[in-house]
Amino acid sequence: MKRRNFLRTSLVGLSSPLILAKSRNMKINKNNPVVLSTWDFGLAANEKAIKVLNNGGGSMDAAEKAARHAEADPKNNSVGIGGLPDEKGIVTLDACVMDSTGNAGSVAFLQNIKHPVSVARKVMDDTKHVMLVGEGARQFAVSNGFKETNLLTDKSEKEWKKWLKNRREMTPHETHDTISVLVQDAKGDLSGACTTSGWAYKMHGRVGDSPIIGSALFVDNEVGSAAATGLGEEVIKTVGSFLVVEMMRQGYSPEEACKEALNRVIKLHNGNPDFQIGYIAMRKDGEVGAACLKWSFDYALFKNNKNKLHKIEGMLN
Ligand code: SD4
Repeated sequence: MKRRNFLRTSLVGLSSPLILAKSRNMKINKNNPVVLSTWDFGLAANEKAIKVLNNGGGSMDAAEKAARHAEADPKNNSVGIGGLPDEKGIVTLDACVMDSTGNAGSVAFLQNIKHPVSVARKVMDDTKHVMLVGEGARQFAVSNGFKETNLLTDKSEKEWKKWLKNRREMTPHETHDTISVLVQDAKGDLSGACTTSGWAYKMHGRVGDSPIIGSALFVDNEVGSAAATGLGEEVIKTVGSFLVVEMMRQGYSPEEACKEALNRVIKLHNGNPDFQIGYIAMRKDGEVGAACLKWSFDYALFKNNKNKLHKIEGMLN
């Protein structure tokens, strides 16, 4: 190993204990709940989380409630009922949750169940597993009292039939409405949830980043939490949300950490990715940040008792 590389490696090694000390000494934001979620419908979802928090609820209950709100909205064509189907006209859903104890649950390729986020919660709370998929996930949901529902609304069916005429490839940013929610409750504990119908007209069987712990969602109650929206394949390949949290552990601000995770994607695509990824991040001290690759990205933030929509521009604009 060249001396310069050796020094660089050793310095990284040396700095780790300092970095750890830094994250351990981080001030914990208490008695000032924070809710951060993706896209403009995050505002209404945040309100649901706030209600739970105002009633003394914890961050996991609040994040689940917020995600359920988006899932139940038939006008939202990327989450839950009303989500655009895959190429066969079948709505398949992905979701996950992660709580302040580091526990996690997830479902993927789930069909006919309106609230995948709650099935993911059930997997976390009541099984020894983290992830259930497809038919097994559906059976688990039904046996736990979830009702089966046709998730393909007339509107989504019409759009799918229109798409069938020329089968133009869509990308997730064209129907970008995955909801990822990060919550810090009054005790300072962090949890998150993510739920989606994924990439419109995807291959039957495709699973995106949204149910993958570490990709679309990661929570480390000592450091912070992060979540993603956008082209899931690229989020998975860079283990995005885990990376954002690890960058915060190393002292990056939430916004810098989101940008660093996106820099990896930009590099892999020779500086010119033609798709969207957006990250949101929350640090243990209540600081939040976000970044996106291109165009623009909205996130909804409840902090200091105000719930507001924020718009940011893409790093590559
Ligand atoms: C996916 N990440 O399935 C999701 C799509 C998404 O906004 O986030 N759309 O790849």
